[in-house]
Amino acid sequence: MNKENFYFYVKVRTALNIPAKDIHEELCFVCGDETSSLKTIEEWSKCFREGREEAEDEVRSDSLVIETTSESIEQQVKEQQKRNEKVRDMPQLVRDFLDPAEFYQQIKNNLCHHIITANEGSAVGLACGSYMVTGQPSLVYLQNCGLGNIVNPIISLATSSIYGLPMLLLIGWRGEPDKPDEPQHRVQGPATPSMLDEQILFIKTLNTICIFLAALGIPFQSLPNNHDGAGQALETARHYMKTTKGPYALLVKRETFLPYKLPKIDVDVEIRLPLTREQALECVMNHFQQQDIVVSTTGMLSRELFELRTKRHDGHEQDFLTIGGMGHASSIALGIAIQKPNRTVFCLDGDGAVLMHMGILANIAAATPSNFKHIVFNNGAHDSVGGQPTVAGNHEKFSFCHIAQDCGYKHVMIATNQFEINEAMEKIRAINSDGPILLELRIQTGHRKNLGRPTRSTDENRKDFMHFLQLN
Ligand SMILES: Cc1ncc(C[n+]2csc(CCOP(=O)(O)OP(=O)(O)O)c2C)c(N)n1
Ligand SMILES: [Mg+2]
Repeated sequence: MNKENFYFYVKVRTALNIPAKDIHEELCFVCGDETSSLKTIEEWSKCFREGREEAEDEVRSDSLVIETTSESIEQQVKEQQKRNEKVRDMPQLVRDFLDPAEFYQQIKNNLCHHIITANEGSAVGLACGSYMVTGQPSLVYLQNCGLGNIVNPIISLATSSIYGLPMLLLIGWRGEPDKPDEPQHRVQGPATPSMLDEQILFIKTLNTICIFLAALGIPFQSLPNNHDGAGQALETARHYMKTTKGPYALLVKRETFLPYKLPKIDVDVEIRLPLTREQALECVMNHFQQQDIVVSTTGMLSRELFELRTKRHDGHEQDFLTIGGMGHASSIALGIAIQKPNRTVFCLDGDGAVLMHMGILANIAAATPSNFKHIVFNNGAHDSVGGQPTVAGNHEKFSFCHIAQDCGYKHVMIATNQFEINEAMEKIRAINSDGPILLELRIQTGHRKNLGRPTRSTDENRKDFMHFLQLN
């Protein structure tokens, strides 16, 4: 957190009547050495309590920046484990990692059901329902980009001042202060008190997670990376949930857990579904024309699109990369398709993203944009963030085509290999004036290890894209 964030955090917590000492402790848990001294926080807190808007503060020393990339984490863990072996008799030099299986044992109870919901808000709803039957809080886990989706059910329903339905939020913390990350996870500017005063949803950035939780009145701490510490944190959470009946959050920093690989359940998937997302994307791109408008979904698909454009020496102006706002690529594409009826608009979507805000399919169909081509890359997983399965992987029971058709899409198709994709894309071109159309691509999970990130800024992407939209 930068200074403004600290300052604002103290202001919000003070407004909630939290003593300065507790605020300091919370900040130390999350920000460690970066935190201002207790004395400073006491002074700030006193000023805010007295109704003053400004407070004097001390100058903090610059914090240490440790660079990590997700690709290198496994390597770092291995190296650290080697170092740990060497310095076993000097415990202060040993770096711990929490074992996911052990942590699971610590949180699990007899009634454990595990459901991966279509969006984070639904998980909160599930937890509410389950609590009312069992009296046991559920664990709702999410990445911090899902906070937006949980705001409504938390603040208007579960919070202790309304129904008082406790749950434990386990939040993967991307974009921690001073850790390099993608633009959607980075601080883009301090959250200012005036924005909150105006009741504007101020979480412009995901780095403001602490302020955000504080503003929601949700107490939190970061999850320690060792068994005992994690046990204590869970105890604190349990006690809080029991006494106040409100949600409690644990923040999970990078490298808290040992790396974990999901077991491969479907062994012959590569035979049934020969293409990866990137291969399928390349086939689709072979059919793009110069004037086509492309809106791509959140996650690796946008990164692959960017790299393939570079490889083919295309420009990037045709593509809008929906790097945040998961599930909204199709509504962005619809907005464009309605305004630009003479241009073909492709929405390159993911199964997880479509499921997250599936109601938009009904709007797309009802708007009857003949130029709207919806291509869903269905790998049955949230491949970009670890491969957690989605319900769309069960092709016998679940069909995007049936859903889209019943919503009113004019044409729906499925393709699983190169030949079928070529055939479907040619058909899509042939029936250009009768849409919307949905093409479901059934593909396998997985991505290149050396996949890069877009090198053009979001600002450049938007400017070039807006210019491209003005063409006829
Ligand atoms: C609201 C929200 N929740 C979670 C995320 C984290 N996230 C980024 S990409 C992704 C997976 C998307 O799955 P899918 O659409 O199936 O695409 P795939 O990665 O499988 O290609 C998730 C969960 C996010 N960006 N926003
Ligand atoms: Mg997917």
